[in-house]
This record gives sequence, C-alpha cells and structure tokens, in this order.
Amino acid sequence: MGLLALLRKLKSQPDKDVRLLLLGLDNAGKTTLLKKLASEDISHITPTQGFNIKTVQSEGFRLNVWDIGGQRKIRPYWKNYFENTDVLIYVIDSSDKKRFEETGEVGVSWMLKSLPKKK
Ligand SMILES: Nc1nc2c(ncn2[C@@H]2O[C@H](COP(=O)(O)OP(=O)(O)O)[C@@H](O)[C@H]2O)c(=O)[nH]1
Ligand SMILES: [Mg+2]
Repeated sequence: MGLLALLRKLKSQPDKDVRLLLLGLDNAGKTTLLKKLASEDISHITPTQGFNIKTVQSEGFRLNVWDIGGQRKIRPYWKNYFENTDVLIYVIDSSDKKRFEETGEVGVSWMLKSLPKKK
C-alpha cells in the first residue's frame, strides 16, 4: 500500500494535516527521501545537523515531514519529536551491510523502548 493510501485510511476527512517523522542511522537516506518527497534536487545533500522540516502538499494532504539527524549522540533526542506524529518512517540503507546490526539494534530495541505507551 502506498503512503497516501495508508494516510487516507488513517485520517478522518476534516483533518488533513499529517505529521511524518523520518528516523534512521546517519547516512541512511532520510534527507534524500525528504527532498524527493518535496520534488527537490537530490544531487547535493549534506549531513544533517539538528533537523530539517518541509511541508509538502499531496492529494489534499499537507504532509509536515520532519527529518532528524541520525548520529549516535543525537539519537537520545529522537523521543522529543514523537508527540503528535501520525506516521513514523524508519529508513534503512539496504546496501550498507556493515551497519545492519546497528540499525536493527537502534530501530527495534531502542525505539520500542522509547515509543509512548498506549493508555
Ligand atoms: N545510491 C543511492 N544513494 C543514496 C540513496 N539515498 C541516499 N543516498 C546517498 O547517501 C548519502 C546519505 O544520504 P542522506 O540523505 O544525507 O542520509 P541521512 O543522513 O539519513 O539524511 C548521500 O550521499 C546520498 O546522496 C539511494 O537511494 N541510492
Ligand atoms: Mg540527513
């Protein structure tokens, strides 16, 4: 299912603002994905210090896309961006086999621990 089809299922009609959070290791391709979503040039991408935010209009949705730096020292702050997030995309570089273990550890064990608990 494509992202927009998924959003249509999740979101009720009057509220078309969607907050989308991109997480993943540094160098995974998050900023490239953000720029691709915004139809921007992806030939000159520099490492992200802090975060980037872009608002993209697509098929009646306003996607507020948050791209957070993935360096080890920034990861403890990821949880500060979870609030009001509708969609979380965890980006993995499938060609970077050396970091599979690290991305698995960060993505599964660390994130499951940090996600807000259902009340
Ligand atoms: N070949 C290839 N390179 C990519 C792809 N996505 C990102 N890159 C490159 O990988 C590097 C890191 O990408 P970036 O978007 O900065 O990763 P981030 O640290 O997760 O934001 C950049 O040099 C990108 O040009 C992809 O799908 N294919
Ligand atoms: Mg980046």
